[in-house]
Amino acid sequence: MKKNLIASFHPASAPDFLPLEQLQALQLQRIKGMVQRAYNHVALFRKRMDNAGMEPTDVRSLDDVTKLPFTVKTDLRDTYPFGLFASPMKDIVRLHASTGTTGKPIVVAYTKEDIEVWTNVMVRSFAACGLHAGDVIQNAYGYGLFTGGLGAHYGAEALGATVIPISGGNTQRQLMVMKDFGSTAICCTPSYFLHIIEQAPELGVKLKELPLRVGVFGAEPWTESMRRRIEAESGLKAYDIYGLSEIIGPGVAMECECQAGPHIFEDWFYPEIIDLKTGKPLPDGEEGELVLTTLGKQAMPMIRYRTRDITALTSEPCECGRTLRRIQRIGRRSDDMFIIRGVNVYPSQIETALLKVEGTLPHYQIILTRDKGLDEVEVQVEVTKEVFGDTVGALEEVQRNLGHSIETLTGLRMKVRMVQPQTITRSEGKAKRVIDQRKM
Ligand code: DLL
Repeated sequence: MKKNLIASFHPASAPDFLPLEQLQALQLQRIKGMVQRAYNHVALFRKRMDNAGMEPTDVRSLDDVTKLPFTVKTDLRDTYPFGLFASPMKDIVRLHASTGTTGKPIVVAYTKEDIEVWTNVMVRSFAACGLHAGDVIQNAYGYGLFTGGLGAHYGAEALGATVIPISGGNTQRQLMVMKDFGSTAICCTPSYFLHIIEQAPELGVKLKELPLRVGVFGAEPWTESMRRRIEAESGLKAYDIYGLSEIIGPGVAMECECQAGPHIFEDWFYPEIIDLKTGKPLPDGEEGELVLTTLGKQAMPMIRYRTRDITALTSEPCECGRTLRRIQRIGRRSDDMFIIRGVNVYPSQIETALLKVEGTLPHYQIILTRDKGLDEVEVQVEVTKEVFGDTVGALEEVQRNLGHSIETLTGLRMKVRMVQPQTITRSEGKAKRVIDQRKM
């Protein structure tokens, strides 16, 4: 391990450094137990496996995992609210839910042991980015049914840090607390932190002069360019944390101090990458949909859950010495893609294009409309006060550069509308980047 990274070691992080054979033996042992548990206690899994002509004992090696049937988001909706629980209600100590864009939320459950696993991966997440006892962690993920708040809270407490359970929103208070309590770390969505950055000068707070040194950002896609902006403007180091309710919440994967993509906590979550169309497994390095199997979840085991998140796995060694594989930053989901004139576009491509252009602010929205059967897209982006107040020529130049940058990245000419700072609605949680008015 690199000398300057030893600080990020915590006793709970020992499994991060397991030799591959040991890790795989542990995974196999756990996966067998998980499949048996799911088969015994969850009707849907039993039916799926029966239909596939499989029994739990057919899983003899990790390669056999690819023979198991997938689980998808609609399975959680169809069995709403408690149909996938493998534990009796008396053993379930917590419920969380995630509200999708449509209809009923999906509900997830935890036993006491599940909370311990979750806490363990969150401790390891914080330790990986150099946090330790003595740090003051301002937890601005939403507390409540969303997994972000309580997930980070339990982990931060178990790490031995001081937690400020401020939850999301009330930016003025966030800044006051950050300054007066001496927060050394903040947890929130990257888009909400941008809002904090933006409000700081108005409230007379100089972020770079505060003890704040680490940001634990996730719950939504963000780009490398966004990371650079955040770091340059706030002086902290921004780390990417990944997770989803169906699997546990935050803490499925987390970046170490090398900032080279989140390491998956493979001793608790078994990852695969599959081809989006054929569902066939892809080798490390190839991009596809991330599929996860829980290795210890008692209340709600998940077998080969299709996350819809698009990424690639890498087994290239990381300088930190962790043997856990990493995922490439998740910039897109298979379901946030939109098709314009036959071309597939992801919001993250637009974000990258915008942030390349001087004079823009990292606040944008993509509006989809339909005119006489043709799909149209308009990108609205805030520009700095200076650009906005400058001559028409200057504004036109930024607009041209924006259009060009988008065309280079997507191959499409898009309508770009520059708006004044503070025009686009800010979110306290996940940002809404695409407004689809085609179905309205
Ligand atoms: O967002 C859990 C979480 C809380 C993760 C706090 C990180 C920090 P859900 O609300 O169920 O759970 O949403 C899960 O959010 O499938 C991804 O599409 C997206 N997502 C989460 N983390 C990242 C990330 C939480 N670091 C869905 N980068 C996932 C990109 C992310 N997308």
